[in-house]
Amino acid sequence: MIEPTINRYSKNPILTKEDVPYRVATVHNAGAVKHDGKYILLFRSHLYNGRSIIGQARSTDGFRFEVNPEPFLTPDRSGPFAEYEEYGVEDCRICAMPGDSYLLTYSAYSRHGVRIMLARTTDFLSVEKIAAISQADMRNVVVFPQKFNDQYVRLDRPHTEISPWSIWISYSPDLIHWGNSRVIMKPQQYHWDEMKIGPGATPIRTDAGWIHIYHGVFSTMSGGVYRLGVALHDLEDPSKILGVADDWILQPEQPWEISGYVPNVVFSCGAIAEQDGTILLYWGGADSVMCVGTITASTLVQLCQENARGDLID
Ligand code: BMA
Repeated sequence: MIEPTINRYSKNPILTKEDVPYRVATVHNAGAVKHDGKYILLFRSHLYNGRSIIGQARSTDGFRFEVNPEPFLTPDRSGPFAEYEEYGVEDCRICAMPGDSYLLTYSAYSRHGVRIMLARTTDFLSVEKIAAISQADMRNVVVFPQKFNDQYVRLDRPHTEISPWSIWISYSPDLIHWGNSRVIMKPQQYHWDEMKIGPGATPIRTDAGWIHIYHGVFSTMSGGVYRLGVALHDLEDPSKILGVADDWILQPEQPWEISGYVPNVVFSCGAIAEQDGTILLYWGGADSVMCVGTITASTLVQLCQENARGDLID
């Protein structure tokens, strides 16, 4: 039996609101990438009005981060996107697309619901907002860092009871227009992720397939519990799921994961694969702080292959 646990960093949490040089109530749910030898987090913060913005932190070792003096991405106040970002921007994922610099996908909230925005940066100094790439209601978009048959591919999660709360796949020739959407993974009944699931970290390529670390929610008498799990997608056809680990890989256990802005939450928007096969997984604890831990890519693959659950879609 493989031990399916993330090795938590002993000095978690790695970022709290005290580390942020501007006034915020939380630091959580960061997208992560390595750029020019530096580890970069684009994290979400609640302001004291309850709405969210996105800040940036940098590190030379992936564990000790320093936060930039100013926020990185905030709601537009004018222009075509302002109306759709009015209530805040959340949960940014980073995709290092070869030749396309870094694609950022984040949730924008407004009186019209939640939808996904696409932005781009080359240097993490400036950022260009490109387009709204979904209608309402849609959250949690991760783009695969490679094209398939000349198409961009993403995992997404309609924010609705209809499907319900399942992971879908969509395709695009130009990153703006998406279609051919279909559901590929559903919550499993009486499982740790039975209430809803959604894409988490940008998928990581291995020889055995794409590793996708996702989140799942279980409903309890005292609210939902957010945990993380892992799925393995086919290298050539990511709509094909080779296996989903039956057990969660991380659950709220430490005090700052159990209690905070929203209790009992571990939620990931980013992971970084090192050359030696180690994965640095970043997650928000209780929607309040940032944490990091490690696991090897081969362990995650093995969990999907050797301890896989049954039906993915019933
Ligand atoms: C989800 C999102 C996440 C958050 C989680 C737990 O719906 O809002 O950003 O971490 O709930 O509150």
